[in-house]
Amino acid sequence: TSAQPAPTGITFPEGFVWGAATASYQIEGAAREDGRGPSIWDTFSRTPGKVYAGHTGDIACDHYHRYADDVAMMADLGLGAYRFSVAWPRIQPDGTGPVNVRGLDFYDRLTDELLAKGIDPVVTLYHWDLPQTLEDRGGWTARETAEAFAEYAQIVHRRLGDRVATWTTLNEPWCSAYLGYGNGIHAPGVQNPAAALAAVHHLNLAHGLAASALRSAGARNISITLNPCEVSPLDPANPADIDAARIIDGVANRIFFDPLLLGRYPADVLEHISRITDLSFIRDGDEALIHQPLDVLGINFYTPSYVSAKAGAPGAGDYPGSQGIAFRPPVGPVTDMNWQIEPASLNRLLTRIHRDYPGTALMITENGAAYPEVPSENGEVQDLRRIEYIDAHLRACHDALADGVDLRGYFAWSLMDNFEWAEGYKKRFGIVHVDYTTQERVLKDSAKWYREVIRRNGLE
Ligand code: GBH
Repeated sequence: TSAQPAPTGITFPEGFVWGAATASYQIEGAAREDGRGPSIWDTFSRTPGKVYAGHTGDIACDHYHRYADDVAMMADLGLGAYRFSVAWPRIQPDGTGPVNVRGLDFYDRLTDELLAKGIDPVVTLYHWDLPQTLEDRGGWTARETAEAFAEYAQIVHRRLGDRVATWTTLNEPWCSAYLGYGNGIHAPGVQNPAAALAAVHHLNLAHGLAASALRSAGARNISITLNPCEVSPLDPANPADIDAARIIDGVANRIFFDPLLLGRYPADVLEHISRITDLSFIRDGDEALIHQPLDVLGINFYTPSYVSAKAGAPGAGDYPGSQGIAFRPPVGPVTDMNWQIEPASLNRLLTRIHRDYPGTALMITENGAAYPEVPSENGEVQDLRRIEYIDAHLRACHDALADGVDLRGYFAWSLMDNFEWAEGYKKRFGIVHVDYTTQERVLKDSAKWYREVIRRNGLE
């Protein structure tokens, strides 16, 4: 048996941002407090059968009340930045109209607490908790939602813009569109491929309108976070598999990247989706509105995909028009989400974005792994597999830097265990363990390890 060579130490560039991420509905709780309106996730999670074991975000990690302790914990970890999202229904309970000042007050307190501890606040304006009133008027299938979003973005910026530098418009519009309106496994639970494609366009437009308004208002660092599908043909020598990969890359990736970064939808994607929808939701001038200068592009990454052409394959419900395409089940080690672990896939993704969209600064805004709860022994939560996952993906990031990718930072998903959407509290992504009975937080071994990574600016 041959011994594995020990991985060598690596150092990241000076100024590399080390952070952790969360999202409002996943951690805040306080769902009915201080004037917050209902969101589509309140409605969805309270509908029997939609979320594992009927879990809701009503209490979640109670972060709304414990934010000061949570920020102290972030400081203890040495985080340079904290990525959180603002709950739109706390700011405008009906999505448009009157502003709820108590909602703004919360994010104001949180921002000040972070700054007092030397942690850079990185704001995401939309991480899926759409005000229910807007959904009742069509949600992301309606153009008006994009316009409402731009107004909401300005309201938040007016209050926090003097202290927050980085403004991310949307988190993963792919999920909002395809999981929300395509296969319905996320709120609002609609199953309609044509609606999902209209949602894609209105989310792109929402980004463009908000980015433009934020820029005019003086925002310095404007961003959006995407979750690209790192897709490869199962047989790279088979033209039909290569074509299947192109189709998935089109509806999953280029339908977002191209209008955002190049100012136009790809012709092959428009051609492909015109079999599902008449595209009448795209108006003259929209692509120019979407194409706003981006200061940094956020990338969330977890797992690769492999596809092949297969007659009669139903496709994947979350990829409109993917009939006749088979997704290979995971091979080799997987996380508790059954997501294949393949760190080299992250390097492939980053170098591809660098090649196809040159000049784009990138930030890993989420990466991490779910693993089942490990019993805590004398106060320790041993999660070696999570350490190995993050370590290997950080090495892939470092490889991408060596390949010339302009990668500015890394945010672990997630700071703490939280409401994992349709999976409820069953799946634990945190580097900090949360006891949902006592709300006690315990640093897992991965959190202690990450603290050392940050301190060293690299890996041993
Ligand atoms: C992110 O979504 C979210 O931003 C975050 O809120 C969430 O908690 C976190 O990830 C963990 O889920 O089904 O095998 O084809 C990530 C959503 C994950 C959706 C990977 C597509 C494809 C894997 N994406 N998934 S598979």
